[in-house]
Amino acid sequence: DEAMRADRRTDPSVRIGEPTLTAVEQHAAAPRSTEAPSRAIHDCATSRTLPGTLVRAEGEKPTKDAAANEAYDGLGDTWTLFKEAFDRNSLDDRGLAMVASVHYGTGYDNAFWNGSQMVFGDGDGEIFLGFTRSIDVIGHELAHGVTQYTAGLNYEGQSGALNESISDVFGSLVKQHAADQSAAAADWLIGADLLAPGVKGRALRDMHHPGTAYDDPRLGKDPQPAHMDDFVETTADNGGVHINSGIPNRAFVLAALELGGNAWESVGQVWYDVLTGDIKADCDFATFAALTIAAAKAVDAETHTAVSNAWQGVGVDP
Ligand code: ASN
Ligand code: ZN
Repeated sequence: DEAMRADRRTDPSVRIGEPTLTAVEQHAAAPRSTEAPSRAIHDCATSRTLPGTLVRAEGEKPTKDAAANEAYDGLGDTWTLFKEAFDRNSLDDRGLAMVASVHYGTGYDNAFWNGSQMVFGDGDGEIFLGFTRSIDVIGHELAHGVTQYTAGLNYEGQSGALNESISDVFGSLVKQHAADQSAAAADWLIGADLLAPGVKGRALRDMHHPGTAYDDPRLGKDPQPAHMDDFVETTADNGGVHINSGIPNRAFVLAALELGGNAWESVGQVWYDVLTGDIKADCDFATFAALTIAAAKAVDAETHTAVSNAWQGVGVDP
């Protein structure tokens, strides 16, 4: 309108002809805090156009929409885990704004990180409920952003399964940290709250007992292996990235349970140091095992033994 144009002409920081920023760009360009997250939740209202309408910006009160509030809280809990446990300021460690869209598509049975924001479907209501219901799923999607800004693990084969496993690990740690839960008290389930009533299963994945999360005629049986002997060779799912992630998932849990206490303080710190350290994008299971064992050795003998035993327990030879 006329007032806006006048403002742009008189504001010396705005050059004539420069395009106005979109809501997401304005948000990303906003001052970056080191003390608090910067969240923006959008509503796609069942469209597949991103990001949709901004419904809750940082510091604003809850809306009437449970999905928007779950996303806002889950993004906050994820930011808090990375800040408090690992002194990391958001996904890029530079206070990157955390952007999410809810109600993506109609009956959309998934959630994903698209390279710059989180996207959550409502589920079809028959098999899956809304994907914001599980805090570990929110943490999982955001952890894809952390991996993107750090190790950059290629999303195929073993490096892809490590990428997926790291998202499950930090997703579960978000839940444990928010609940102040020890490794022994944790359920190590991913997506326990989003299976619809009547589905024969407990969750999308079980990190402690991969392959046992569900067995339902509509979903089939959980395909995750728990040991290298059962590693799945497939071209589907980028070489089974959501399947073979069961193996490193179980290694993490075994080490966390052997060490006891809060997993984010023990083996979580080891995994974080490896993720943000000298790791290559094509890292395979054996190399990742060797890196975590070396990082564990630098902590103390007990951690070293626990991490070594854990990889042995899933049949990965460093
Ligand atoms: N929910 C899945 C994930 O984050 C979506 C995907 O396959 N990219 O791994
Ligand atoms: Zn994932």
